[in-house]
Amino acid sequence: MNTEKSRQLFKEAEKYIPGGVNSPVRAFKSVGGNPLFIKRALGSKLYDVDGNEFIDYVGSWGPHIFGHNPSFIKKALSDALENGTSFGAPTELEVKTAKLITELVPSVEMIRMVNSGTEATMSAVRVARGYTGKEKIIKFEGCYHGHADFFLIKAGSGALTLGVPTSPGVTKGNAADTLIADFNDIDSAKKLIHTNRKEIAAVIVEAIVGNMGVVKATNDFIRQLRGLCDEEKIVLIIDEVMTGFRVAKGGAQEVLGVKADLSTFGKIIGGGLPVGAFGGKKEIMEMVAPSGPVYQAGTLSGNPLAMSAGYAALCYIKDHPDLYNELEEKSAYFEKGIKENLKRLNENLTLNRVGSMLTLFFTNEEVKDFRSAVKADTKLYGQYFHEMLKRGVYLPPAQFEAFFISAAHSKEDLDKTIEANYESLQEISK
Ligand code: KE4
Repeated sequence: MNTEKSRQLFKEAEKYIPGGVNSPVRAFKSVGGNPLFIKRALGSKLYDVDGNEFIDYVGSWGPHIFGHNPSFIKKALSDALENGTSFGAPTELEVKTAKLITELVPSVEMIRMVNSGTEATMSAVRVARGYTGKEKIIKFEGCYHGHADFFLIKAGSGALTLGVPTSPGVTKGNAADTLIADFNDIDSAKKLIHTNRKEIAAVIVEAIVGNMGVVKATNDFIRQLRGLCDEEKIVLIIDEVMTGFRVAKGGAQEVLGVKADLSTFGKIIGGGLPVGAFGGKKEIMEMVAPSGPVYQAGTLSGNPLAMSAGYAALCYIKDHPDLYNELEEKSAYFEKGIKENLKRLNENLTLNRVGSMLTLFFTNEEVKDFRSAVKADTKLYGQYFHEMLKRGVYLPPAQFEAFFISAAHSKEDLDKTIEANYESLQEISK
């Protein structure tokens, strides 16, 4: 496969951009080799600058549930463009978008738009602290909530992939207020809550984790966590930046039958443009300036251009309830094909899937928490990644991420990927 132009561009990029990328996980660091520079994308396909075509399972890390550049989002964007890009003043579209999200996600009574998942989660924590008057937060090892200082302690995703789950530059003060529990281990959360009684403002959790690879909370864990937060007057923040409108219309909360006090969103709600949001109980959200004293702001928050793509995406979801059955059918078909390969090859790898997000872990143990996830062989995953790339399949360049299947993935795409998976596993086991 010719990747000469990507190689040259990467060399150039490294002169001006740290690591040659604007987000670390794109750099292929953990899988080796140079990142591919993408020229365009449509539906389930990516096309790089050397003219190679790939079936894409990254989907820009989650936003493209309909596939790349769907016509209805393109049209919404071009219509919006006629009227301008950003006014720094309220628009009708923001009201309609906020109203629609409160209709789609039962636990969200009010919502504030921001420009990224990180802005959403860091703002949600600040509101929880302002609302409760308490300072500490609990997060779970291996969960990733963006790059705000107080989250970069034993974080997942790129931080885990690069082996810096606790980042330099995070102050001791910040770290002291972030307590770390073990995902799917309610006793570890209970212990922290009881030893820091009356000091914990919020628990923030990916109820269905994507950032240590896909790991779903057990019903018991999430139910008990909800109960503990109720008893101790702790704000439960469920981080749905990845799972929101991905695993179900109502996100992980719908799948697990739990209600958050605050939820955070990103990715899909932007339809491919930079949008994040945090929302939840009215009594908490009314603490947010200017209705309350907790300050939060953003020049481009809710801007008409990004909102037009996000609103089009959310309307599509509302008007096509069969979207999730379709995605479930495709994803279950894909999972079956991969598992048949593993059987034929007598390979005992672990595939975790929730809806259209899944991870193939290079370990033969069940992956149900951080400890079991990190047993995966990242070197082997790297070899697998490149074998799949050679066969025209673009996977996340990191073991601790999720593959995403979109509505645009055809049966032919899935069959081709299943075949490539068989050949790639055969190749790396030689
Ligand atoms: P952003 O600030 O990257 O928009 O969102 C941060 C974030 C928050 N919460 C969850 C559950 C997330 O998954 C993310 C971001 N996800 C990663 C992929 N695992 C983004 C990819 C990247 O860092 O480039």
